[in-house]
Amino acid sequence: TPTPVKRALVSVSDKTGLVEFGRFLSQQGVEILSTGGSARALSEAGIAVVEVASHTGFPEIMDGRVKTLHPKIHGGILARRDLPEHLAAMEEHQIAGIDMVVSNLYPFEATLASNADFDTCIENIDIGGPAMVRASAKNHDFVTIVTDPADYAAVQAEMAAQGGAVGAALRRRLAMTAFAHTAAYDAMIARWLAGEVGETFPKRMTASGSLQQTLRYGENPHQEAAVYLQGPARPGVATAAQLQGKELSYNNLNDTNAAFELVSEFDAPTVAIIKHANPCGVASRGDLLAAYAEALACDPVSAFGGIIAINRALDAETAEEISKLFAEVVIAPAVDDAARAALATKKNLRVLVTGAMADPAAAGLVMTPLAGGFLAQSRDNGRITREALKVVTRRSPSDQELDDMIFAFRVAKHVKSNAIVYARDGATVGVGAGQMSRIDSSRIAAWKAREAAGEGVAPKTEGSVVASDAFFPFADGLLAAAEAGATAVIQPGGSMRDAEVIKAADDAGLAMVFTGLRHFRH
Ligand code: 93A
Repeated sequence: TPTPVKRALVSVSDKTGLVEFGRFLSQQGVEILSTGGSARALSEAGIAVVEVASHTGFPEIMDGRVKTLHPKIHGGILARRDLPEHLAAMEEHQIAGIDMVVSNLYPFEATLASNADFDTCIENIDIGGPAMVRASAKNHDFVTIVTDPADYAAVQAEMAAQGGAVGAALRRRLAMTAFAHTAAYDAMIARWLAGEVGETFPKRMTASGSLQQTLRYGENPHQEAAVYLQGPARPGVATAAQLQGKELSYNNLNDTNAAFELVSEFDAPTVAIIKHANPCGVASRGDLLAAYAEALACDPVSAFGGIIAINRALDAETAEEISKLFAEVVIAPAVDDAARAALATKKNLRVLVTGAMADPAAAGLVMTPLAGGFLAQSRDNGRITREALKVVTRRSPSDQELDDMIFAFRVAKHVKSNAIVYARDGATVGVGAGQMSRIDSSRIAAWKAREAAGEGVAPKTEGSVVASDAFFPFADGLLAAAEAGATAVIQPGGSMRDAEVIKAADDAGLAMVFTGLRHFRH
């Protein structure tokens, strides 16, 4: 049977639940050692504490940089209670055993988030805290380490049920939480310093996140999955609030992320409908209702069971229209009350609110697994502008063609390669995604547009523009687009056969621009 906790050291920056937990310990007859601010909070609540400084006989020095870093503290934590030599050392040096440490660290992440200067960030690197946390976690055979106020209740319940003792299983679990806490803490410091010294790819990649929720399963039912948050918080799927609907699945989250990042590219009211992380319709219009109608018209068959992202507060009229389609998820920066009411009838539909749009220009790292490692690259935050486009054909594009080309190319950035996107009047009219050959993507996009138009009706690719995420290696893909009725082409350029492709465009009377920027997405 585990021994009751006799002495606890309490030193916390996050003082959530501190007084209640301290009072409980005190009532259990536990002697509480504590540092400056924590000691003050406890004694103000009428809880008896012993200052660490009076326990060690050594004052807090150097503005608190050295307060718990003392052999009486670390000896009291690290001593093995089952080794005569350790017990003898305690005796000889008058070290009292510390059976529990309650500690969480200086708020380094919050300091970063407050845009503090370098020196303030440095001062908020906790040294004594992690030392105690790690020492206690190492010696969890004898010591209970509590780093998360969310764990106070479990510890309290066990102590109450076991005569003031904490069982071995909980002690080990808490030790795991403690090492995760200090590891994430140091990872955050390393990531910050990497940024300070301008190092994108440091010797060790120190990504870490905190568990937000476990999911029912992963991409397939036999896979496990979870969502992690990685600070500092940004608007997006990970931090969105769910207003209604069934639990989100792994695929929902993955697809919704693709949808939200896509609509974040556009300033005008824009709607994207996504299936399997690829758009089956995107449109920008003067208002959301019109944008939704055009996005849906691109490929209404695929839109069934899709994910709808919107870059404006969702209004009732648009919500009304959306509720007629079977969709898995709707995500928007805001949803007004009338729109909420309109969607409420669709019990299963998941509705997510992000508060703001994502920043397409934001920096960040993207990781892809490799067997035995991972690939890391900076986020594709490249964006074309009208000024950067280079006209390479005899004919220059019209203003309308230029607008549509920029729209189509920005959509193509969010389509799996090889990506071909036909667009007209600010709406996609055909999307070819994820094919191994560019000509196939070109043909599929045109064929889908014909299907959507229906028999005997001119497909919307008539008079459209076409965007390609990477250069056309041969003229054939471009000729397929001309055949489908496209009048203008936007592509990165840079093929060995650019001259041949430009000549084919000129012969077909097409206008073509090079972006000099590629948007592969695999
Ligand atoms: O400045 S420290 O790195 N040096 C220490 O010796 C030390 N001991 C505890 N920071 C130290 N702490 C940290 O102080 C704890 O981890 C905790 O976050 C904080 C609690 O301080 P207070 O009780 O004065 O609010």
